[in-house]
Amino acid sequence: MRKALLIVLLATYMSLRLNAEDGYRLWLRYDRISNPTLLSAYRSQISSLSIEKNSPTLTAAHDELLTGLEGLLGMKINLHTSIINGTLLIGTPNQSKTVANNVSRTEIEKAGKQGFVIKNALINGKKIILVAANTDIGLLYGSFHFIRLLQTGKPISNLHIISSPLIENRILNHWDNLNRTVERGYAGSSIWDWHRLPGYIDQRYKDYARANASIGINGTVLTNVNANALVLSGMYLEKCAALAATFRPYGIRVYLTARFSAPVELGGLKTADPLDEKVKQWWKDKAAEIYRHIPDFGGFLVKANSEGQPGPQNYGRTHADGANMLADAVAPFGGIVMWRAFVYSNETPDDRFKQAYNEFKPLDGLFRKNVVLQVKNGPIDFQPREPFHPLFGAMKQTPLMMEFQITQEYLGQATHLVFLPVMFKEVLDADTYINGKGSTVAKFIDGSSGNQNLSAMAGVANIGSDRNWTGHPFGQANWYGYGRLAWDHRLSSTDIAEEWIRQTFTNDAGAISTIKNIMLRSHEMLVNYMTPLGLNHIMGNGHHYGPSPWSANLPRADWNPVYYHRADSAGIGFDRTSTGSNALSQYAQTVRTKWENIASCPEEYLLWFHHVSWNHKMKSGRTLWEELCYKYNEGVDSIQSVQRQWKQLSSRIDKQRFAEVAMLLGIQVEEATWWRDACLSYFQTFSRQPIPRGVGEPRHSLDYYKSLRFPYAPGN
Ligand code: GCW
Repeated sequence: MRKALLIVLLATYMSLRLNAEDGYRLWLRYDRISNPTLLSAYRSQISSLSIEKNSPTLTAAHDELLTGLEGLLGMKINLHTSIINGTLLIGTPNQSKTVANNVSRTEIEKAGKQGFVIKNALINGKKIILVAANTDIGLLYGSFHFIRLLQTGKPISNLHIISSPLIENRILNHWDNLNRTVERGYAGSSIWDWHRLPGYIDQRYKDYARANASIGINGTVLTNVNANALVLSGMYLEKCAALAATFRPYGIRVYLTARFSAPVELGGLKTADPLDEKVKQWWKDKAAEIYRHIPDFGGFLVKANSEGQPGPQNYGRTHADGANMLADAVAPFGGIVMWRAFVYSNETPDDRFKQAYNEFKPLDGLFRKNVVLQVKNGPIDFQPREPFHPLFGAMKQTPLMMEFQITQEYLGQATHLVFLPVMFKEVLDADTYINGKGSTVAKFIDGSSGNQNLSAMAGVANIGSDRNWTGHPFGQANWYGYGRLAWDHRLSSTDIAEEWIRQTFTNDAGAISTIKNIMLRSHEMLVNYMTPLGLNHIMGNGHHYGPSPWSANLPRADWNPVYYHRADSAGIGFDRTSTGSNALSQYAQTVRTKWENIASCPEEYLLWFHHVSWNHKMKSGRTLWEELCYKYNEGVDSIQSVQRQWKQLSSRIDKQRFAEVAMLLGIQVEEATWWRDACLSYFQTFSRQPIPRGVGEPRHSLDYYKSLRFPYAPGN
């Protein structure tokens, strides 16, 4: 009897253990490879590891390789310095003669400062694999890449990989506050436990660093751009230093947001005027103090004169004056200033779309060498789909960096499955035509179009204290995909999705194809049920949750949805042609001509640039009103089909994450329907036309949708 009970308990425990996959390990799961053929092939090719642990970074590589290989291969890995069959040798040409003799000069040069070479070699009849680089961090990146090859089931007998990042600074921006709330965060609270720092180093910090290093992220801005000066005080700098020390072996530099009024708030000065000598000195001293705590401090990220933040304009100075003052303070230590271009003012009687360009274009050439302008992907604000920002390509003498939002403020927060690399690629690959055909946005940020001494990309993090880090299990794919694209924006979203699925869920071919199909379609689906045909900024006020196209009561015109869609009895959309705000004049002629003409304007951008009659004939032959209805409906239908696809995966992935995603898809279907019904009911009051047959009828009255309130929606 007792024995039977024990067996039952044991069986239950085993099955719980097998099914308990809470997502904490992200894509760094090193469970034994389940395909026996692959496993034995790998086992015959890898038997020992040769790496010198003479730096913290190499120790990190050693530890990761050992855990990774022993986990994936399910066998003991020997540590040898001598070469035997199956040695995995990690080293720079300086550290290892074998590397020096077997990796050519051209190969190692191509790897650059941060990249790596992975190749097979035959040494005295012994087959080995080399991971080579010029630097320790290159070796760490190469080690992670090698582990990824095994996790994704790639052959390793004929390797010849040379990889180096196209963008030098690959950064996460945390909008984390010192009280541990996260602005636009949907995955719990901030992972920075300020209260217990610097004494207590949470294991999460190290796992965060590992995850980032595995995809090549090499910088982190710890604090919110809506900044608190306190983080620059001595007490907090000690805490930041402890984080920096934890991240350092993984090649991750710490940056901080600088509140422009800090000299007044912290320093007791009467002004924060960037041309005031005392203010300049205060920042110089502050920079020196920061570098005493954090010798490899990356620099400052600044949101100034935007949405109520203080800035140089409070003193009649320009953005260049402000940025340069901070740049001078960090320059002696090699720091940079990332100055955000996200500025717009209610007082300016011009289309918000145009304001960043109007503000910064005249300042081209006036910034210090260590300043980079951080520009959001689109001109408004991280909407589900935006045309590329007109500043890309427009600044000839100022480096520009890309700011993407990984956290899904406007894209379903943490309840919607949407794979953002598809959208990131859409922007990176967009052609600005500034220097003729092929002048893609990516070329202006990776430096390949010239005039760029500094290259960087930022992603607003979706990371929080939730056990699975990102709230939605698929949010992890956006963190992962952002990092991979920051490293190499030429990677396809298909390849990134597949890599991620294999590492995160399974190597089962059928499951991969289902999950990949869902991921690759997900962005278009979301655009359809939220903001089709170029609609934008029609979400709930403040918290930005759910639809609210009717909102018109916020104090600033440019915060209200009605400002953006401009629906009336004649039609809908924002006229940004020369008969309207003429925002299109900020683009190169080719782009402008194409988008200005309603016949050639891509329909996905239509309402961004045109006020279109409800009866306008669309490419499908339907009227605009009908098309809008169809698009919304298509969005809902497609997410319902995803729900069905997901169900097929029940036996192919672990129970826990399967169930979590299934529940979230339920919410997503509900919310997609809510978006469709609320938006169509509202826009119908202008079109005064029936909802076409085949399109779902709204389930509630417009008044009902208008009455909904969400005072405790997260992230606000
Ligand atoms: O998207 C908006 C957000 C704000 C954010 C701002 C910005 C940090 O709603 O929460 O503030 O953009 O990017 O500065």
